[in-house]
Amino acid sequence: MLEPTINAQRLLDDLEALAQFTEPDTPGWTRRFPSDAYRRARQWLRARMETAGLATQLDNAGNLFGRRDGAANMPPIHAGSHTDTVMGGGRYDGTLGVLGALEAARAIADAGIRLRHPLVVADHLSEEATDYAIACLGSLAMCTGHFRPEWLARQVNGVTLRQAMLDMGAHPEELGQPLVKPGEIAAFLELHIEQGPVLEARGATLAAVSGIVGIRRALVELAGKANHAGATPMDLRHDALAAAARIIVAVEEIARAHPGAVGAVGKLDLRPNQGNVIPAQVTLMAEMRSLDMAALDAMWADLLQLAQEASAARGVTLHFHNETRLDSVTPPRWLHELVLAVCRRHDPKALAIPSGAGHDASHLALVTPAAMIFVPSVGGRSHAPEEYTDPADLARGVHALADAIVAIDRA
Ligand code: HGY
Ligand code: MN
Ligand code: MN
Repeated sequence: MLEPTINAQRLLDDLEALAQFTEPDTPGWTRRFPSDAYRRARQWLRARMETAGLATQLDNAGNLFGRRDGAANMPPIHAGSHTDTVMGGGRYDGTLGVLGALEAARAIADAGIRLRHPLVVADHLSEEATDYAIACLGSLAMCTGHFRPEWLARQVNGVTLRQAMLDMGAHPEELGQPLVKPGEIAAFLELHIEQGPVLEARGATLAAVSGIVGIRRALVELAGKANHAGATPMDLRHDALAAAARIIVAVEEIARAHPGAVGAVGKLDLRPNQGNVIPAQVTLMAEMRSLDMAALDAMWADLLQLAQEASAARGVTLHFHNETRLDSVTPPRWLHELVLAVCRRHDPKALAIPSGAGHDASHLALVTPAAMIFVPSVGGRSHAPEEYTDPADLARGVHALADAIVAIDRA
């Protein structure tokens, strides 16, 4: 039976070429939605897809697809991830899933394998939690009815989300209802770096992901009153940062109290940010994650209550903006077992482990059977310039992805 053979050098050259698109004067590899570097990277990617013989298109959410038709009139198999990064990120988070899917598509064709299903390589728009606070924006608008038109007015650096999406080729005014219905995609696969230490610690080079955490996230705005930090008695202050500090500590305390859960405040803006002025305005982004959605909802409710108490006690107003709730997902049993069997053919020590990171697969899982394959992260590092995966592990992951696509096509 014909088998795809990965061209590892072609994959590595693509990863290196995409890594050249990074925002100037930023650490590591930075390609944030809606930067010019991100826009140019996607133009490069679209040309690479077309060079590989794929027909490309953007959907109304700005997701980029490259399609090869199949031998039969069947729903397509999708494989992909994202090409945006965090500030000061690495070269493999997301990009391995998109360029790995492109390499898998080329390798399948090079081997003379004619899939029954069409094959679609997907680059989902703005997967990272940007300052607009909406993570997995493209796959959220594609697969759910959770897109809120009121998000479009939110500005970051003077650019509304509406304009940012228009600049990336999306049609935001058309969004609200899912762009894809259950049954319209046969299956979705996402190859991704683990972004954690488990594979390396266990000496494994592949994992079939057994589940993806749920995430609750919001932009929290606290408004107090600027005043003289020396002349204002403590009981007459409205200190927004003191209230925010209670929220930040509470996120950590609540997460620590729930085994398996995590929580963090990774973004904090403070105005006027002057040593002898009582802080007037704080914007922070809070998130909590768990595989157990009942526990996560209870944690989030506790946080909301504590935030309200901390604000009221200081005469500070509190608003939660762009609140999102991403459900935890597990792959259907048949698909998980298919992917695990493929992984174990490439590495008998392949694992089945959950993902503490969020992924577009969480949204695709709402409309189609979705599964993920992990490759190791050296030192467990990610979302940092130190993010690294051994080239042989990258190629093995893409080979497993290609074999899983063929196996699904033949299932
Ligand atoms: O935040 C995450 O889990 C992913 O990196 N977007
Ligand atoms: Mn990612
Ligand atoms: Mn990421």
